[in-house]
Amino acid sequence: MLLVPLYYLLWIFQGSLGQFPRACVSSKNLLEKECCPIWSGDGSPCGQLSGRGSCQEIRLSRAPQGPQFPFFRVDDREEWPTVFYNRTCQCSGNFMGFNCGDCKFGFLGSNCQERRLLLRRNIFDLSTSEKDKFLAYLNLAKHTINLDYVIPTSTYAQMNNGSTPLFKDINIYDLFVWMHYYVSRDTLLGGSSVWKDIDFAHEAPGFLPWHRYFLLLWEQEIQKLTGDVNFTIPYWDWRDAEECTICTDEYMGGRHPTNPSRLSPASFFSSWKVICSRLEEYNIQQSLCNATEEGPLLRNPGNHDRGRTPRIPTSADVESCLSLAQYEAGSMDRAANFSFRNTLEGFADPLTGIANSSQSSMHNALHIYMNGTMSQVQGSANDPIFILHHAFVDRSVDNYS
Ligand code: KOJ
Ligand code: ZN
Repeated sequence: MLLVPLYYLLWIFQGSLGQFPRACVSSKNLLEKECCPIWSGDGSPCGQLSGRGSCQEIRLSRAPQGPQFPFFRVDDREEWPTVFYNRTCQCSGNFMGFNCGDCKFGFLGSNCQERRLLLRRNIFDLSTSEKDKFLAYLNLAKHTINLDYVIPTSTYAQMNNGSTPLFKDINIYDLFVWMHYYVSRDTLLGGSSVWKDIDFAHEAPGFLPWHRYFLLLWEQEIQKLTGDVNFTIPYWDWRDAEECTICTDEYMGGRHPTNPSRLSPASFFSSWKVICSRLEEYNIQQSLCNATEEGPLLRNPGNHDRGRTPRIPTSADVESCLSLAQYEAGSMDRAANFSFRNTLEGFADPLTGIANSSQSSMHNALHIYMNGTMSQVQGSANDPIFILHHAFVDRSVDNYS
């Protein structure tokens, strides 16, 4: 049962995902602050001629002010996306997307009228060919430039308020890595100052809905890339696991024979390069991650800080967490007691619901356990285990009532 006040949910969904349609990054778009691209199906902005949507002024409710962010108009993510655009496509019916060219999740067909029920499956229940197809999709996404979206390589101010656009191509997989970085990155305050105590997708009510939307968009991109309209992300059920059971060469990559924090050369993931891992560098340079390749994926499962995370969560931990009656507690941060969200995210003891800053449990435990790329919030989505892990976290929300 979702007990989060609507007010906060509205605020959360203003929180940035960070995609920029390629069709909207000219200086004309930025100076006019309009992003209403043409839908190729009828040649009109937002598919207006076909009744798919229309170009509308964005209306936001005011973000709550408070000590959690003592600034105003210093961060491009505030009142997203109005620093960049104040007119965008508003889609009607079951249409969605930057030009209303897509169907809402769960709908299909030229008029998006067909309902479609898709099921996410346990990765160990996939046949070998289904599992290999999933791995091939991941690798294809990592090696295919995204034609619809680009990333900004600097802030709006660094683009001279839109007159000098600075955007760059990115591959389909890395766009999502970049979005996860962008939503959780520090605020650049100028000089060498940053505000670190900010995150639009973690440690607050936004955590579960933000990651749910992220996974749905990820699935939609893979469906579009491959034409496989039935594609869903498999999940890794890590309950009671005594080790990383997907860290094998058949699945997400085994351990390198001589370097424990690298992946085995037998897995193609060993040649994947990460982006957005050098936060301190960006902060010193007051720059954004510009998706330059920064080195190999790092993972050293089980050799993590066992004082912080003694074990992978058990079935009892999950059961107990799901029985917490309160979805979100008043203080809405990592110190909140008896909050389902805070406990599932991993800031409270799953057996008691009491916040414990010295331990990382539940969702956080898995990030810490992987002891590498997965363990730093801003870069964690570089490791494809991120997707399988979050699909399982998302599943536990379905089991909460
Ligand atoms: C990475 C994340 C996350 C939490 C941690 C560790 O993405 O959400 O690492 O607490
Ligand atoms: Zn996250």
